[in-house]
Amino acid sequence: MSELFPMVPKIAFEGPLSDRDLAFKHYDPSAKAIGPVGGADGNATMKDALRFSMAFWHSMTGAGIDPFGSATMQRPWDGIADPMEVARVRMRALFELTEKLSIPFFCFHDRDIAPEGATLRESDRNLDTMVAFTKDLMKSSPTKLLWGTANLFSNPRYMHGAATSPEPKVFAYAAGQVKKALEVTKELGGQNYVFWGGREGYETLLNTDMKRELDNLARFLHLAVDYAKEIGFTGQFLIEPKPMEPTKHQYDSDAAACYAFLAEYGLLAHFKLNIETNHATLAGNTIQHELRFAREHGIMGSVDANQGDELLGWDTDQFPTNLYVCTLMMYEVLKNGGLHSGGLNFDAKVRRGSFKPEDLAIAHIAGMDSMARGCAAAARMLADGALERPLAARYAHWQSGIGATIASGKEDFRSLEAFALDITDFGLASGRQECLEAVVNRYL
Ligand code: XUL
Ligand code: CO
Repeated sequence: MSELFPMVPKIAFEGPLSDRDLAFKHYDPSAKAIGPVGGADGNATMKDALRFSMAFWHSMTGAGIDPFGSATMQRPWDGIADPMEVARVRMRALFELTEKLSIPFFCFHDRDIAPEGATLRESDRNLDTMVAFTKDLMKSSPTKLLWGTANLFSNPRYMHGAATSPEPKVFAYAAGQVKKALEVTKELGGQNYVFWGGREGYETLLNTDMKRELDNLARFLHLAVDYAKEIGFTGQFLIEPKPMEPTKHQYDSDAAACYAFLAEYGLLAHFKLNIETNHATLAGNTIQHELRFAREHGIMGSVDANQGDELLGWDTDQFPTNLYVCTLMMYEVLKNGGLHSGGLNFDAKVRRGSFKPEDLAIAHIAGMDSMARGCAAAARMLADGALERPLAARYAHWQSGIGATIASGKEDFRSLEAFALDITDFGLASGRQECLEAVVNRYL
């Protein structure tokens, strides 16, 4: 088969001193991974440990359109009229690029990989054709499916929501679409299945029965859990939090809101989270906050690795290159013992001006090198106890004396009042924030 990206060679690791754009400087796919992501036997490679993934929608279907301008991207499928042929060329391109970049996984929405038909039946037929084509490519490729998902937000039928639409026919259509997407994800060996509720929320409470919508969303997710069980799909279910965009208020607004929803509706046993950096910042949280919350509540599932722009308030989905953020992200991932069945999916698009085909490879290299550097820095911080030792010292008073008796439940308000009545010196220590920020900088 002829190459679709002849300008992109197989990308090699050349070390930090290399000045070639099309080379890895930090991500050495075959190097042994460090720390807790090295696998139970400590033998996993960096490639296995970081579990990078390419997002089909940004890299293969993204055209560079924005609200003020049309497509800019130069792509190998330009000029092909037949939508099914475009779909085939895109899928071949996905495999060619993931292999050249040593990216072990990809992710897709049902409607990314096959054109939508006039009916669900017709869309399913197109999808079946493309799934067979993809399965064939996978036979001779190392690239695997990290997760599949259904696009329940682009078509006008979803303008008021999918599972949370006021119209039950839309709920039914979305159910049919997710049923099929689950079958397809299983067929392609997907290790997870994602629900991102871009239209599950409201534009105004004046027309919204919020309780009914949340009940319906929970019912929908329970139906998905039941169907996965029925067909023997054993991948991990993930919810992807995002507070807004396209909808004004989205119900899965952040990790804590998702946790409360999953707990209330008896879904915690079945779901973890797919946490995205730019969604965290839209929610007014850092990615470290979101990952920390998820890790400490046992729901860290996977990561959509990207970044926003400090000066823009929307989801710009840029490739992650901020080393400080990458380090603190990987710190949480390492503390979690790795991502397990999850991965680091580049839910990121090249800028509209980065329209050349090679920019796609260069952008992924930039993201992979940045995450690899973050991983190495975080592993060194952990090995040295650079943050853990001061943290333990800060809370040391909970190990003995009144701290220990409070923590073990032996105190009540009366006993605590008696203890506190005459205290004048609390012996407070400095929070040492600037000192700790400087510690992190030493490892970057
Ligand atoms: C949208 C977003 C989605 C999900 C999958 O902001 O992140 O692409 O990752 O639907
Ligand atoms: Co995402």
